Amino acid sequence: MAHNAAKGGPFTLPPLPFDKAALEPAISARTIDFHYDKHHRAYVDKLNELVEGTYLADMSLEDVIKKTAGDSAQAAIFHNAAQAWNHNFYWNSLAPTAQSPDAELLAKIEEDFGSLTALKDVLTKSGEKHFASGWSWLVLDGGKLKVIDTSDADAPLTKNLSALLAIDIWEHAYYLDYQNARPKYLKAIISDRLNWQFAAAQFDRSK
Ligand code: MN3
Repeated sequence: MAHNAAKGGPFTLPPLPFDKAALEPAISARTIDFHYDKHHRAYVDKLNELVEGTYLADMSLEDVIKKTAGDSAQAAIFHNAAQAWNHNFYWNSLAPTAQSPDAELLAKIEEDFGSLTALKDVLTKSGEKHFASGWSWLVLDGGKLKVIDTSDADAPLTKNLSALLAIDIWEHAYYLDYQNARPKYLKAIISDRLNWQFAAAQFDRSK
């Protein structure tokens, strides 16, 4: 993945893996403008400001998240680091064209959910029912695929889970395009804008 997987700070905003208009009509270029250039960039900038001169400054983004998770004195650093990581993962979880999981991931999806359609339904319901800001995730949990939702900035790597796909369900992810209609946003991206090749690569790394 094109983020600070191995090296330490200063942390950078990785380039988007697609053009800003590439996800239309599911997600507009205007939403990406704000979401990537304002929200995501702000998390990265704030993180650099907060860790400057501290022992966290030279760590990888993943290590900063693991070190600060659950520590209320470090909450601001955790939130900005986890949001930086989550957004890197979210952009990679989206694709301009409809994709399918490879045979190996599809077989695992069928084993754990029954079918790809059933998994998409579980993902949609997870995003619909989550109260307030957060994320929906497809994760690998001890050899089993699961759908989980997390609140605010919380991320699977604080729970020893491997993420395969992330869906941002903060209002800023969909409000310009769908206003309060979160289910319409979820349907639009879950039907044919998820990057199943990326998910398969994460599965391959994690299994
Ligand atoms: Mn967001």
